[in-house]
Amino acid sequence: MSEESSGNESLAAIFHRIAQMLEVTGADRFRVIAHDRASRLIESHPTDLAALARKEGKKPLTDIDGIGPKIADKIIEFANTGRIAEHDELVASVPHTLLDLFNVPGLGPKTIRALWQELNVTSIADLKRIIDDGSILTLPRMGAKTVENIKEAITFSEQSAERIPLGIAMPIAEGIVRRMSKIAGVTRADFAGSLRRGRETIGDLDILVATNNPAAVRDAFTTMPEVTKTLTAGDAKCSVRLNVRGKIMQADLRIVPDASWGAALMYFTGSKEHNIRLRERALKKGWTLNEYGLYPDDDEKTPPQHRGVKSLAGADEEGIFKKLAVPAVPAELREERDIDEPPPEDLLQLSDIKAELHAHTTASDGRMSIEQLAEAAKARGFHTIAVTDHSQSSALAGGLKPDALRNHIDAVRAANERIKGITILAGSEVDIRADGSLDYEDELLAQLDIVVASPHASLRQDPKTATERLIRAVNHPLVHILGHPTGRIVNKREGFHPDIAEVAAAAAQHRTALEINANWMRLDLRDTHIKAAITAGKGKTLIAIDCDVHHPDDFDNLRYGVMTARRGGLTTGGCVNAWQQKKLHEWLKSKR
Ligand code: DGT
Ligand code: CA
Ligand code: CA
Ligand code: ZN
Repeated sequence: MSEESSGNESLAAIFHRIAQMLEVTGADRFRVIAHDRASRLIESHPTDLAALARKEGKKPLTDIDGIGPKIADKIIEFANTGRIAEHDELVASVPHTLLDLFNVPGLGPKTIRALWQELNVTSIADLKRIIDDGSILTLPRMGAKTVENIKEAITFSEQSAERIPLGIAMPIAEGIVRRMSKIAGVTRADFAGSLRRGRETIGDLDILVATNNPAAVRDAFTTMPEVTKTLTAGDAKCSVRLNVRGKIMQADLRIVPDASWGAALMYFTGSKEHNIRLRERALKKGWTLNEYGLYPDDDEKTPPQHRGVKSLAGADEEGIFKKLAVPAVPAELREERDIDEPPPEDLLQLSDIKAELHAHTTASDGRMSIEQLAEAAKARGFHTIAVTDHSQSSALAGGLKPDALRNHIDAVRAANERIKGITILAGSEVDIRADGSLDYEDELLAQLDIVVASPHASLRQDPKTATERLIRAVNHPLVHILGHPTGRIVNKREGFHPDIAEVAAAAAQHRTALEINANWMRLDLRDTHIKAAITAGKGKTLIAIDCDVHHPDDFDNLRYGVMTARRGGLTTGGCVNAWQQKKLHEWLKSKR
């Protein structure tokens, strides 16, 4: 997220709130959708739209696919006045704490509206109160089971509220790093902590800067526009609280001399457990390791870096690993793990990925045509793109009835003839029904080049039922990939807890791949599951990493999937998206 787009962020946030407020006031569905779509478009737009509107007026705005004249007028209004009157009017009529209810998983706008209108609920606190006194049950269609679910959802969202999803934290951290890099005297800047290790959620951001001018870095960091509070402001260490589009988070900054870069990066990358093991190793060798370097241990009270002691290593991480005689571990594997265990030599890398096998077009709920999708995949250097629109049961996501799918297959085949330089596969993301059966007849599935089978409903099944359901799907001879196997949404929906080892063993036996859905809201399978799946498959586990593309930008989520895969120890050979075209297509055909 660059500084240039910060205008877009506030504008996007305003449209998002307008959409939510329209929804709870019971406004026309299409108005809600238009504002919501505008919000997403603006947020992901590379140039500052308010600035563009000021310079060139309405035309370039309405030229953007998805922005109509009414929305464009509001952007112009914002560009000229910094406000949108409609937003201000809505704010005056909708209590702002009411919008917090949107963060409770499973609470839809209709229910929120009913809670507000019928029972005067305007906050989470109110909602808890009417659950406790039972008056929530007076709402139409509100039974004990639903109330129980809402209660659970409130607790879950409260507990997980503090940790920030990887995909939100990453662009924010990168924006800060970019700004720090530009300051005079700065030789290096990067992010560290759990973010560099690729954890699915981040407690706080850790930023590291090497410079000979700490004061300039300190001042720049503590005066960034998103800083709402400075907690510490020293020459070696600063801490601030940020508000980025309503997300509150802490960011820690460490400032070190260039010669300590590697030691500091290692220290602040962690994990704590990994650091402790390295420090113990240093002590065993008669050395001491801290964030400034590796030094001889001379039992002096004053730390070595303050006494001009020459370090044994410290400028880069490799040098420290080497001196300690432990294998250099990629950041993603620096968790509870034996430091003497060498990391896999062919640990998967982002550049290994050559295919996207789970993507949606305008035929269901995607934003791109088949052609646009194919061109976008080609631009990423992929040899294969699979068109996998939703199946009939996913009605809300525009799932295709059998006849529509037949036509779609023809359209994909025709596009594949027309477009050179990439293979376009005709596929489907087929719902796995609650009993593990699939949402199309086998006769139709057999006509597809690729089948991704995913659970979308009944995600509260108990572990045993869920395991049986998934195993039935991976055993199906026409299925290639099990999509987002647990259905969880980070911080929002728990999904179910199948026995991953059992599912993975069955999948390996049938040469069915398990998906790592790279969307940072899903990351499903998660890191621990991947590790378990690789172990259970005894060398035969196949993993697919896919972006579940709906929008061109979704391809950018790939790195989160790859980081998660690396945390699980996935190698290039075990990832079907990293295979050469021939090998991939042979595997797909082997199930036809
Ligand atoms: P988070 O922020 O909760 O997602 O997790 P981390 O790993 O980013 O933890 P954080 O921000 O508290 O600290 C960043 C790194 O700094 C951590 O991974 C290791 C290092 N560190 C922090 N506190 C300690 C400590 O008390 N001992 C050692 N050895 N390392 C520490
Ligand atoms: Ca952290
Ligand atoms: Ca920290
Ligand atoms: Zn899906």
